[in-house]
Amino acid sequence: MSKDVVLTIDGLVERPLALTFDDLDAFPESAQVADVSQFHPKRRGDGVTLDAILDRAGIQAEANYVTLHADRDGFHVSVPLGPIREQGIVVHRVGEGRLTIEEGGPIRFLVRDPTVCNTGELDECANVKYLSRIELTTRRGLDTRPTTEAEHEALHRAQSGP
Ligand SMILES: Nc1nc2c(c(=O)[nH]1)N[C@H]1C(S)=C(S)[C@@H](COP(=O)(O)O)O[C@H]1N2
Ligand SMILES: [Mo]
Repeated sequence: MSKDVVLTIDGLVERPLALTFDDLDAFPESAQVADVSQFHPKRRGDGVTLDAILDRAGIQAEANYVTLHADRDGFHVSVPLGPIREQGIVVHRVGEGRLTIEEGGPIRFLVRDPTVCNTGELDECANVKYLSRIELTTRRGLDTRPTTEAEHEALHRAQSGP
């Protein structure tokens, strides 16, 4: 179980990573973010900063965009590297356990201080659930965030169940 790869980092990096939960748990204290409820009161769990993960992978000079992939439901978000690097957190545990699927687990991406839904690059919609892959590219990659109010409403309804 602990040898299962749960998150891959690839694209324009020096060292593509295939991380297990053990790898994420083992990031140094300086890379860990304890208790995300301190900035998202309704969310829980501990994370590793995106910055620390990207440092380990080594960012190539031509990389400008980060694409967050959720293979589980085919949801993707692509955002400029600079801002997301400072704000991104990969939530990978809750105490000794993991986030539930309902919470977007087992691994969920969180933007530290997102704008409200549908209002920019680093909005709440970029809080990607079921995160499975982080890809670095020169140009903007796949982004399936809804663009209209109607599409948005529909996605939120589908996400919160019947
Ligand atoms: N994998 C995945 N992540 C996703 C979505 C989705 O449909 N699939 N919806 C996004 C949108 S549009 C929003 S606003 C937030 C909502 O997060 P919440 O349900 O925890 O409030 O999750 C984002 N992350
Ligand atoms: Mo959203």
